[in-house]
Amino acid sequence: MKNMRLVVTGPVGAGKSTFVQTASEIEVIQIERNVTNETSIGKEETTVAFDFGKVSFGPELELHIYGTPGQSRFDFMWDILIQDAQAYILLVAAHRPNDLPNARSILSFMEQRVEIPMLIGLTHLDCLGALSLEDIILQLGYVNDQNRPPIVTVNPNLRASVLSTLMTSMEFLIPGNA
Ligand SMILES: Nc1nc2c(ncn2[C@@H]2O[C@H](COP(=O)(O)OP(=O)(O)OP(=O)(O)O)[C@@H](O)[C@H]2O)c(=O)[nH]1
Ligand SMILES: [Mg+2]
Repeated sequence: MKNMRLVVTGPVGAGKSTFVQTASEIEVIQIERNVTNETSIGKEETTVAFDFGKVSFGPELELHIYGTPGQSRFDFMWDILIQDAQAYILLVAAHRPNDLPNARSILSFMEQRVEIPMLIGLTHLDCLGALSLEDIILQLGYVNDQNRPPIVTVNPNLRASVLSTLMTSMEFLIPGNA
């Protein structure tokens, strides 16, 4: 049995903990605290350390999925979690364009530390005010096709959508394991 580590990162409220929870076949370990006023986005808890879950892909491969905190004051956890990762997914909420600079900061933090495949997952496309995929790609700074990472849409509340994203990750990121 081979184990691989996938990190799910992105700004506060992008859906990282929900993604890990929905994906996991084991009871997820979640380390969360009540949100403080300055980070409140209408939910009660925020990740302060990590989420951990597992998904098996056949008898050969077990994917260990770690969700990071979204707040940059916990960036020491980003550093720890990304170190042994084989790939990461950056979740970005399509209905909160003000968070896009945070998403870019997280991306550059990761790019400074690791050179591993990554995928962007757009969440909250079903929400009022969601920008289009094209708008978000441009606002993330990808002005031409050449340097764009793969981008998928995902609803972290739906298992089929999360599993489809994981399959895409495997195909795009880890050829031979799909
Ligand atoms: N409608 C809708 N709701 C979503 C979607 N993705 C996530 N959510 C909801 O948005 C909230 C996101 O919460 P979390 O999963 O805790 O977000 P997080 O990224 O872990 O946030 P932090 O730990 O605070 O950084 C939850 O209530 C989810 O149910 C989506 O695509 N559509
Ligand atoms: Mg979380």
